[in-house]
Amino acid sequence: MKKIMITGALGQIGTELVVKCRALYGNENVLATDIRKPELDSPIMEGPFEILDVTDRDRMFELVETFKVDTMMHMAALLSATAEKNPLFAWDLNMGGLMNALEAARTYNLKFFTPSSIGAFGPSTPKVNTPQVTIQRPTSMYGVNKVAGELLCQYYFDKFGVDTRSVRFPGLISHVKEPGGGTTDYAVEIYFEAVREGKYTSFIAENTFMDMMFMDDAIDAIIKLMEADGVKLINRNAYNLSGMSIEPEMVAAAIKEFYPNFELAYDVDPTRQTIADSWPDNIDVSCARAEWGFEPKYDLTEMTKVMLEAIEHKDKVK
Ligand code: VAH
Repeated sequence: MKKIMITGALGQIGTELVVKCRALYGNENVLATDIRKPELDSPIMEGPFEILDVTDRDRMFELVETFKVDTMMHMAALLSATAEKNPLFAWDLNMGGLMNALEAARTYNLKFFTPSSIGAFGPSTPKVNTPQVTIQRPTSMYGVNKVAGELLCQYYFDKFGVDTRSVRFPGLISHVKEPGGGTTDYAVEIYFEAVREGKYTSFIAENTFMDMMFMDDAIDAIIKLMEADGVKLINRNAYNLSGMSIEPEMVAAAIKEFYPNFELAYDVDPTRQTIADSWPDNIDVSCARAEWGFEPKYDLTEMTKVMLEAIEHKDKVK
């Protein structure tokens, strides 16, 4: 029986990953952890929850032993824009937390997942149809963290035989938990503002293409990768993943199919625009398809329909 521990359970991915894993493997078999306590009515409290600062190795190991964990999904991290504002703290949290999680996986023989990101690429990376194996010279602290993390996952697999698995997530779009501190957050905020205000001012410029994916596809991809036959997995550092390559005007056009009067304006944030410009326009996902059957279900139109309906419902029941 799987006994899963998820760090960063209150984050944008962690929030939905906990719910999905509990539905698949049983409430009591998924330990959610985060540095802060969830609201009492949070779905996270429907199963085991513990406070954990991932930079506290002793506490992490104590939870792994107490809960008899066999699978670690390490999601706790600072995202790109926040990391750029506080690079030293970002290094301590992102790398210190990852090292502790990898050491827990090595010490207790855990199956291991942690996400990388398209942020692991930089300005010298081919921007179109970015290959699985290519130049990785990111110019953000977040990107440096993600490249180092990928190399650590490969090292722990090669040197210690840890079953490490990872993906390079694109921007993730969800109506469940609004993200914080990401460069791609415009693609989430725009849907909430479309429903609530009928307009949105984007901090990312038009024609700035980035890979994105609907959160349901992202969660399904994690489960599919973790359930895959390890013998077939060649890229133990991280797999390119994407559901679509979009820019703000494309999202606005999709929203206008449902909200014809929606208005999009721009007030570009130089820090996040610089990060976005350093990332690929679109990446090649053929390795993920070939090695473990990655197959996203949502395109921009379908995702827009689901996002707008869910936010309308969310606001109605408030
Ligand atoms: C960020 N949402 O913007 C994250 C993600 C590819 C972007 O890593 O930092």
